[in-house]
Order: sequence, then C-alpha cells, then structure tokens
Amino acid sequence: MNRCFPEGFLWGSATASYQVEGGALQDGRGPSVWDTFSHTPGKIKLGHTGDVACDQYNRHAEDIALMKKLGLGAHRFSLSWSRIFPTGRGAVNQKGLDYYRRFIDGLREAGIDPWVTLFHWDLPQSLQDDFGGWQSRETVKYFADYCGFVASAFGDTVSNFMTINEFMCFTDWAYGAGEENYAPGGNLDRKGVNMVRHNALLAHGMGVQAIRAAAPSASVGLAENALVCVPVIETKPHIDAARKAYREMNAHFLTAIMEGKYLDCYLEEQGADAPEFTAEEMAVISSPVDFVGHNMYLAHHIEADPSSSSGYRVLPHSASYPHMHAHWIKVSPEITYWAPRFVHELWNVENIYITENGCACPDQLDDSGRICDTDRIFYLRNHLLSAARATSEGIPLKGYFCWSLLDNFEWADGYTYRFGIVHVDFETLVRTPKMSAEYLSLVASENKVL
Ligand code: PNW
Repeated sequence: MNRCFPEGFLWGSATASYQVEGGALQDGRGPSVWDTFSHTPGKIKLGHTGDVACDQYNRHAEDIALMKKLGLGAHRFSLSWSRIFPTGRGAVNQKGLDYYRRFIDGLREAGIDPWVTLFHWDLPQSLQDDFGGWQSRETVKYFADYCGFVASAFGDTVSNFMTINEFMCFTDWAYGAGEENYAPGGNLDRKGVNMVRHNALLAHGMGVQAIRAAAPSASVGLAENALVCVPVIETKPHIDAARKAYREMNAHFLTAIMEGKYLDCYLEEQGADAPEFTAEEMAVISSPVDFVGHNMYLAHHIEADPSSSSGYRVLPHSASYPHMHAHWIKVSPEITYWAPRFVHELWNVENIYITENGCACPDQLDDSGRICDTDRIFYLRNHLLSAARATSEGIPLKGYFCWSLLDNFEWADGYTYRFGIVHVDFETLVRTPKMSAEYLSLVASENKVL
C-alpha cells in the first residue's frame, strides 16, 4: 500500500473568520448574520456566541507561530466581509483591512501560504436587513464588488482564493424550513430556497470573474462540501452507480458550476419549484475555476439498482455504524479517494484540494495531562491512506487542509464540539497542541502517512 504523497503535496490547516476571530466589536467591524443569530436566545447550544471565540483577532501572531512550529505549508482561512465593509458595501473599514494584511504578511514571513476564502457564511447583517440577504441579487452584486476589492488589495501576496465555502449550509439550512439551525434562520418554501441556491451560485461565478479581473495571476476556486458518494462494494456496476449518484445528487451546486447547466433530473424533481434562470446566468455560474476545493467528512454509500429509474440507491446507515463525537460524522475513510476521483473523471479537473477534513473529539487526557486524541489520529490516518491511494493512481489531488487548526465556535453547537488539532481553553484562551497536531506535523514533514 502506498503511503507516500507526491513531491510538493500541500499540507495545511483551515479555519473560518466567525469561528475563530472574536473581536466582534473591535475596530469598526459591522455585525454579521451570525452575530445576530448567536445572540438570539435558544439558537446556539448553551447560549454560546462568537464574540470572543479564539480571540485570533488579537492573538494571530501566536497562532501563526504555532502553525510554523507544526511545519504546515499552507493555511486556509476566511475573511469577515463585515470587518472590511461593515454594511457589506460602501466605505471600507481600513482597520479591518489592515488586520488581514498583518495576518497574511505574518503567514508569508513564517513560510505559510495563505489560502483565502471570501465567504464562510458570515453575511453582513445589513445586507440581510436591507435586501433579504441571499434572496436578493443586490447581495450577489455586492459580493462580486467585495471579491474584486479584496483581490486587488491582496492579489500581490495571495495566490489562491476560494469564493464560497459550502453552499448547502448557508442556503438550504439557513433560509429553508428545516431542523438545522443556521443564520439567518429563514423559513422559505422550496421555490424560495431554490432561488437562494441559484443566487449563491451566481455570486460564486461573479466572484470568480471579479477576482480574475483584479488579480489575473491568482488561482481561483471554491470550497464545496459536495455530497460524497462511495460505492458500497468496489465493483464496476457500483462504481458507475456512485459516479452517477455523485453527479446527480450535487446537481444544484457543484455539477451546475462544473457543467453550466441544471441537470434534467434536478429540474424535473423540483417541478414548478425549480429555479428560474437564464442561459447567460448559467454561463457566469460555470466561469472556469483553477481548482476544486472539496470539504469532506462523511459518505453516502451507493449501490447499483437496475430496478430504479436513476440506476442507483443510497443505502441507510445502521444504528451501529461508527461515528465520531459529532454523530453526523459517520466514518468512511474512502471519501478522500472517491471524491477526488469522481471530480477528475466527471469534469477533468486537474487541481483538486481537500479543503476540509477532520472530526470532533472530546478531550481525553493521559497521565501526564496531554490531550491524547487517538480517535482523531485514527480518523486522520485512515482518510490520509485513501488520499494517498488517490495520488498513487494519478488522480490530481494536490493538497490536504485539516479542519481545524483550533477548537472553535462550531456554529449552532457552540463550543461543545472540538474540531481542533490544537486545544483552546475558552476561559484562558491558552492554546495546547493535541497529539493529533504532532501527528499531522510529522505526516507533513515526511510527506507520508504515518
Ligand atoms: C463545515 N454536515 O460545516 C464547515 O465548513 C465548518 O465551518 C465547520 O466547522 C465544519 O464543517 C465542521 O462541522 C459542515 O452535517 C457542517 O454534513 C455540517 C455538515 C457538513 C459540513
């Protein structure tokens, strides 16, 4: 079994602004929908908010030093739109911009390549109040303006931009009537949600174009959590079924971006609730990307089913299926092989990155007080073995970003789930690398699964 990665394989960590920065009211930052939502009683476990989070806004030098010590070559993080434009548009907040300049320069000086996500869910509240957020084309237009502004401000030093992180979480879960608790907490019907999805795709496409125009030499992509389909048994019929399922089950996001069209199966399924769109919009949505960033945590197991019209069936998970501390993470290490393979096979993508993979684990101390997260090491090792299988078969998987560098504000779960390879004491804000940090650090330095 191959355990080695190709030379130049990128090793990094990942975070997002609202989850780590804190400094919610500092230096002129405007509120985002997550500030409002987290301050609404009953929305977040234990009433937690991101007001302070990991206080990275004031402790970024320490965090950069930590990454340097771990020997990670890249760091993926997002910008708080409302820190740069407090109302999402209009006058720039220079202090907010200066913060990101300091952060990016600090990473560069430490030899860490900054990978910038433009939007990781923290929509400026003002765009929600004035236009209904992603329900409106105004927000789409202001997002493109913001992308162009950021690319011209940082295009001299940032080589990799991701427009948007994970469509489903800030569209379906944020604007639809579901059990999930995502800001701003809307209650739209299916047609409304489909239009929000469509606007989000358009924002991505316009963002790609705006970044290219402002920073022509930068690479532009996205970080999407497309549903990962894994053949339940590795035979040709099941593999073919899983590839088809992957394309069709992601028809409303990644497939639309890669193919410039909504598949008939999606339009038929939605019927009168299907999004309204023009050919011109689909061309914008499918603006070429330089890489596909793929977040992945769990699998949908697929079997070929000749008796169904789709030709495939999604299998249920039994009650004893292994999961991590956050129960939705059903462990399927095969995802880091199949997702890159299908992205490559379906759309000829030549640069694929795992932009998030990781898990939550409760703290487990050993006799000496070390955080001994052997469960996370188990999770990472097995996912990395599948990733190494992908690269050894010539699939152009170019890098791996672990979610997350730090324990952080896990959205509606507050601080109750710890995804970090570095522990954060949320009383003292002291950072302590866990055993998994040592693990990832050694893997990165040897470029090999250990
Ligand atoms: C991602 N699911 O969210 C986000 O990009 C991160 O901000 C987040 O902290 C991380 O994963 C861990 O949750 C997801 O239920 C949330 O399938 C939920 C799911 C997937 C991704």
